[in-house]
Amino acid sequence: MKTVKKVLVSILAAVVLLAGSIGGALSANAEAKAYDQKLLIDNADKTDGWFGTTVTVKTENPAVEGSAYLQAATVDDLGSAVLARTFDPPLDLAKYSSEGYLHIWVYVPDNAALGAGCIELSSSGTPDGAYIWNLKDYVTDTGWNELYLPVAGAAKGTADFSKINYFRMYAAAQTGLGLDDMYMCLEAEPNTNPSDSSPSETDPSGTDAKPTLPTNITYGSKLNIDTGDKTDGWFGTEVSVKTENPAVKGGSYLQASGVDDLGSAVLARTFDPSLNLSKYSKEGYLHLWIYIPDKETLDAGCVELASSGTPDGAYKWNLKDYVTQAGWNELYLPVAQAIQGTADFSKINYFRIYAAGQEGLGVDDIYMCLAETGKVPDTGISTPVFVWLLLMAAGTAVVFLALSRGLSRRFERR
Ligand SMILES: [Ca+2]
Ligand SMILES: [Ca+2]
Repeated sequence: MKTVKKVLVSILAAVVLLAGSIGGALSANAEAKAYDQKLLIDNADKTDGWFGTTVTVKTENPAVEGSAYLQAATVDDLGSAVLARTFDPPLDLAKYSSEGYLHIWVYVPDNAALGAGCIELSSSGTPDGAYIWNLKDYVTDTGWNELYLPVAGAAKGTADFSKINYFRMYAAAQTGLGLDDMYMCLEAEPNTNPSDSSPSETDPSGTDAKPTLPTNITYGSKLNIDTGDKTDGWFGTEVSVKTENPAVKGGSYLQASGVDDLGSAVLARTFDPSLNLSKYSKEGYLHLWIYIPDKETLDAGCVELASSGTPDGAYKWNLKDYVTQAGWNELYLPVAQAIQGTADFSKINYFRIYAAGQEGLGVDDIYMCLAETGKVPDTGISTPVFVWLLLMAAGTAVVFLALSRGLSRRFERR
């Protein structure tokens, strides 16, 4: 009964959010939106500084800004269209680093086929440390999409917004991917007339209210990845086996006691032979225990799985979305909620966790699993995010998409 009510609430929320996004799509004129303090990044009228998969200036298909836009006319070895550029000198986007938006028009040749795809901004001259937005969370149509990507809603990297020097967009199976009119902006100040101020007080029944946790969930079909008891295959920042601080599984866990040049603790390993995780590629979860020395300073940090032997093409989960406390956190990371990379789950050979400012980062008991409902009560549920996923499973595909958007919007308001 309670579940039915939750699903109904979810569907209601979905309708509201869908209405909101349709409204957004209709008001496609950037000037009509309530954004200001623009800082132009690139008007996409020439290829200077650009590289990728056959990056071309296009004038045939009407550009949305000026006379032209940029198109990736081919795809790379992984099947992705890529539009990338560097900036020399770098751009100082510090003003936009917390409340700002990256505005961009994106031309998607086939939205139905849009799978892995991201937009990235970094200060390393490469994708390393990038802030990342998952295209699927924002693109709604085949053809032109006007996106306002909230910096607060990005998967946070270590990029320094005072010296951004790298941009990349890639998308699988999108030959002809296009972009135009890139700029940073802030949301306009609200109308200061008190008579029409919007009712912004927190509504306890609103979408910010956290759903209560169901307790009748178990997980099954486990496939062990690493018990965290020895360092074979591991590397990172001073990785060692720890037994002092009680391990969660088997008497020991792995700890990164140092940080790298970017200030991040890193625990990484490769797998040879690779792991076939195909069974978990859609409905599965990556389970792990993670030890967080200091929750307050946890900002940039991700868990990644890849098939390239490197972070390239990784599926990523933003640690901040799942970690709830200092000390040990048990995480069930839903594959469906990852920032989708190009990784092939039939041959996963790379795992990495990094977390800024977390000397003493620990990991234990890594495995894949599937959710099983209606079994013996089990309280091993770690985050409210997981509950959203359960609601999605109970609802329709529309609810699924709309709730994803709902989460993005919650991040926007931070
Ligand atoms: Ca243009
Ligand atoms: Ca262990």
